[in-house]
Amino acid sequence: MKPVLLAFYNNGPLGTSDLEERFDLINLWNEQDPEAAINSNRDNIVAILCKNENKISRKLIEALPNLEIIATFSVGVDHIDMEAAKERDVKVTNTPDVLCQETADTGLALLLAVARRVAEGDMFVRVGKWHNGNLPLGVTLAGKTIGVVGLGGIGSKVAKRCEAFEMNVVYYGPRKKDVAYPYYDDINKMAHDCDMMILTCPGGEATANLIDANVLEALGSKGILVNIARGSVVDEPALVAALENGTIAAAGLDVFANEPNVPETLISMDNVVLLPHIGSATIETRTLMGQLVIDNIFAHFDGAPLLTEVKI
Ligand code: 8YV
Repeated sequence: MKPVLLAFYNNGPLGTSDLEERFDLINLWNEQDPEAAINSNRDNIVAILCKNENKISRKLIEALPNLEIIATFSVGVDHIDMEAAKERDVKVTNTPDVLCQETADTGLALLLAVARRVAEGDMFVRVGKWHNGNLPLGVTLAGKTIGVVGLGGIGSKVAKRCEAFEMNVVYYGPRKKDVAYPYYDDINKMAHDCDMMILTCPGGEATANLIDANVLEALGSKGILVNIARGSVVDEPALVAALENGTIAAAGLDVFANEPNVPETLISMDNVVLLPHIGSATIETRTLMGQLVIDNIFAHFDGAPLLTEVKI
C-alpha cells in the first residue's frame, strides 16, 4: 500500500494523475460518506490537497496522526488552522506568485466594468433598452485616486495596472513598503482620500470586517469598492446597506462572505458587478497552481526544500 493523500480537490486542469504514481488517493468529492473515508484511513493519510473552500480544521489535523503536509491550491491559507498545523509540525504550502497577474487582471476587469457600466451595458443592449435611449454615463479612471488595501504580490500588480490607467495609487497595509506610492496606516483616512478602493489583502482574523460601515462612509457617495481578496474582509451587511442607501456609489465583487451564497439584495442591484470567485481562473494560471501543488508535495516526500512554504 502506498501512503495516502487526502484530496479535497481535483487539482484543477492538471488533475491528480501524477500524484497517483506515489500515493493512494482518497478523492473526497467521490466519496458517499467523506467522514467515514477519512476515519478508516486516518493512520495512513500523510498529505492533504485542498483549496480555499475546504475547511482544514484543528479537529481534522489532530485526527490524522501521520499527516506531514497540507498543500493548498490557493494563495490564501485562511481556511487552514495554521496554529494547529504548526503545533503538529505539519508543513503548509500555497500557490503564491503564479496567480498574481491573473488576479490583478480580475481586479481591473471589475474596476472597469463598474466604472464604465460594462455588465449593465451588455444587458442594456440584449434586452433592447438601447432603442429607448442611452445608458447612464460612467466615470473616468484616469486622474482618480485608488487605494490598494494590502500591497502584497497581487496588490503590487494591481497598482502597476492602475498606474497604466493613469490613476494615482495609494495603499494601506500593516507596514510601509519600499515603494513610491503614498502609505496610510489608517484605513479610514485612506478611504476618505480615495475615489476608489480595491481589496487585495489576505483573509483571516487580522483583516475580518476591516471594511466596515465607517470605512464605507469615509469612501463616500461617489466611491467604488472592488473586492478580490476575501468576503470576510468586508462587513457584508454594511456593504449592502451602503450600496442601497447611496453611502457609496458602486462595487465590483469577486468574493463573498458565504460563497456561493450571495445576498439577494446584491443580486437585484444595478450598481454592482458580481463574479463567482474567478480571480485566478484561467487555464494557464490554474495549471501553474496545480503544478506548484504537485511540486511541493513531491519535494516534501523527496526530502527537498519546499518551493512555497507558508510559515506563521
Ligand atoms: C482560489 C483564491 O484558490 O488563491 C486563492 O486564495 O482564492 C483562488 O485563487 C481558486 O479559486 C481555487 O479555488
